[in-house]
Amino acid sequence: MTALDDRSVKPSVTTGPISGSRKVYREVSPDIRVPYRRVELTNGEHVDLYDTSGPYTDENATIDVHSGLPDLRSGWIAAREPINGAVSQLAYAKAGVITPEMRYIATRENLDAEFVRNEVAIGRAVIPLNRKHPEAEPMIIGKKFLVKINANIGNSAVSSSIEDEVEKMVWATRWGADTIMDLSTGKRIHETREWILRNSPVPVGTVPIYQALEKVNGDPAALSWEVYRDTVIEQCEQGVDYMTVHAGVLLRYVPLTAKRVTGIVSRGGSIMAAWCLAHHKESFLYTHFEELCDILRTYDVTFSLGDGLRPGSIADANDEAQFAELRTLGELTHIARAKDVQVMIEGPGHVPMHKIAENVRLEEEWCGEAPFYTLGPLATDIAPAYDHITSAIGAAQIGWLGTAMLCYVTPKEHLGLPNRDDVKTGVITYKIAAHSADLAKGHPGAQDWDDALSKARFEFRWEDQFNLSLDPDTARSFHDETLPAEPAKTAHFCSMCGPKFCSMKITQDVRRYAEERGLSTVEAIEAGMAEKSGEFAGTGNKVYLPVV
Ligand code: MP5
Repeated sequence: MTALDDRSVKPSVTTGPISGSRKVYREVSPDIRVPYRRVELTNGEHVDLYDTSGPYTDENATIDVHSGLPDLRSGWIAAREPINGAVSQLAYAKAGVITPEMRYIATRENLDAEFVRNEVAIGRAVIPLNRKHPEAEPMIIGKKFLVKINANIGNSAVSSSIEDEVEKMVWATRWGADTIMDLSTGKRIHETREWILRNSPVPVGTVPIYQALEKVNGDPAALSWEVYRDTVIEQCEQGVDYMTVHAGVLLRYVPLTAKRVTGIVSRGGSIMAAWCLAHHKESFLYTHFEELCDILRTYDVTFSLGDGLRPGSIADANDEAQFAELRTLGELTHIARAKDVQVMIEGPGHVPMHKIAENVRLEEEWCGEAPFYTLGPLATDIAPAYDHITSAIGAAQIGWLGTAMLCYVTPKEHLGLPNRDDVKTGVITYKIAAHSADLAKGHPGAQDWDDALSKARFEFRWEDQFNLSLDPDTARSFHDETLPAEPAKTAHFCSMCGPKFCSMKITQDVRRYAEERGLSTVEAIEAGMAEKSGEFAGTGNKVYLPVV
C-alpha cells in the first residue's frame, strides 16, 4: 500500500483551464507532446504561452489524485543505455546524445535541441528530473533560457495538512511555478511528499536535512552521516528531482557570522552549524560529498548547493561568511560535475540593489557558471507583509543579470506559513520579475506576449486584455468593479479617465483624422500645424490678443 491508497486523505485540487485559455499540445514526435496555454483572441489571432500547469488545466484529462499523474518519461528512460555507468542528462549531454527531454525543452524554449544539449554539457544549465519521477514535464534551468520561478510549499509543526499542500502544489503550477519545493518540517513528511510527487507536473525539490532532523527528534547534535545518507536515498527513491545540500557551511566559517545583525538565517545552515560546533568536526555533508554525488548520480538528482550562510538582512549582505561559503560551493560544483552530477547554486537572501551584481559575478566565476538560484533577494528589510514586492525588485534585477531561477517570496515571509492565496500572490509576483528579466535579456519570443497584450489594450479589446494577462480573473474583476456591464467590455475608455480623457481614444481619433484625409499621422500633424500657423499669421503674429 502506498500513501496514495489512504482514502482518509481527500485532496481536492483545482482543475479546468485558466479563464479565456485552453490547453493545446505541439507534437514534436508521437511521444513528445509539448503543452501550451492557448489564448484565442477576438480578432481571430491566438497566442500560445509557456504552460507549467500539467494535465489539471486540460479539459480532456481525467484527474484522480489517488492514482497520480500519467507516466510521461518511463519509455524514454528505459530506451537508453548508461554512459560509462552514468544515467544523468549531464552524462548524455557530454557524450553528445540529445535526449527526448532535451527535444521537449527545445520546443518549449523556442531554441534548438543541440543548443540545449551543449548548455547542459558545459554545466551552464540543468534538467532536474529524477528517473523515479516520470510524471514530471521536462524543463531546464540556465541563464540562456527563460528565467524560471520556484514556489516553496510544505507544512510546519504548527500548521497545514496533506490536502492543503497538494492543492498548493496544483495551485502554484497553475499560475506558473516552474518547480516546487516541499519544505515540510511538520507531521507525515514522507507521506506528504509522496502525494506531492505523484501528482506534480513540475520538478520537486527538498531539503533532506529537515527530515533527517525529524528522525533524530529535532536534536542537531544527534544527526549523523548515516541518518542523512539513508534519508537522501529514501527521497531519491521517491522521485525528488533536486535537493538542497548545505555542504558549504564549514566549521571555520561559523565564527564569521558572530557579529552579523541576523546571524545564520538558513534553517539547514543553522542545523549544520550546530552540528559542527557540537562535535567540533567538519560537516559530514562536506566530508562525505563524493559519496553523496555517487548516490545522486544513480537517480539523476540535481544538487542545489544551499547557501546556509546567506545574509538575512541588508546589513549582512555580501559579507565574508557569505562569500567564504560561495567559494566552497564552487569547489564542490567541480567535484560533482566531474562525477556527471548536475549542479545549481543557491543564492541570497537580502541584498541592496547596488550589491546585487557582485553576487552574480562571483557565483559565475567561482562556480563555473552553474545555474544560480536565488531567494529574491529582498532589496530592503522595511516592509514585512510586502516582502513579495521587496524581493521581486531584487529578483528582477538578479534575473536580468543572469540568475536562472528565482525562488518566490510570499507576503507571509517572516510572518507565517503561506496559505493558498499567498502562494498565488507569490507566483504571480515572481512571474512578473522573471518575465521582465526575459525581456531585458532578449529571450526569443518573450516580447510577443507583451505586444499581443498591448495591441489588445490599444484596440480596446478588453476581453483579450484580461485573457492574455498573468491573472485574468483578477484583471477582469477589477474592471467589473466599476464597469461590469457587457457593453463596457468593448467601450473605448475605462473608469480611470472616463470617455473624454482616454489617451488611447484620443490617439486613435488623431489617426482617424489623418486617415480620412489620406495623410500619414506625421503629415496630418504637419498640416494641422500649418493651418494653425496660418491662423496665427492672419492675426498679426500677436501672442496676446485682446479679449472680445
Ligand atoms: C530553502 C529555501 C530552504 N528557502 N529556498 C531555496 C531556494 N532552497 C532552500 O532553505 P534553508 O536554507 O534551509 O532555510
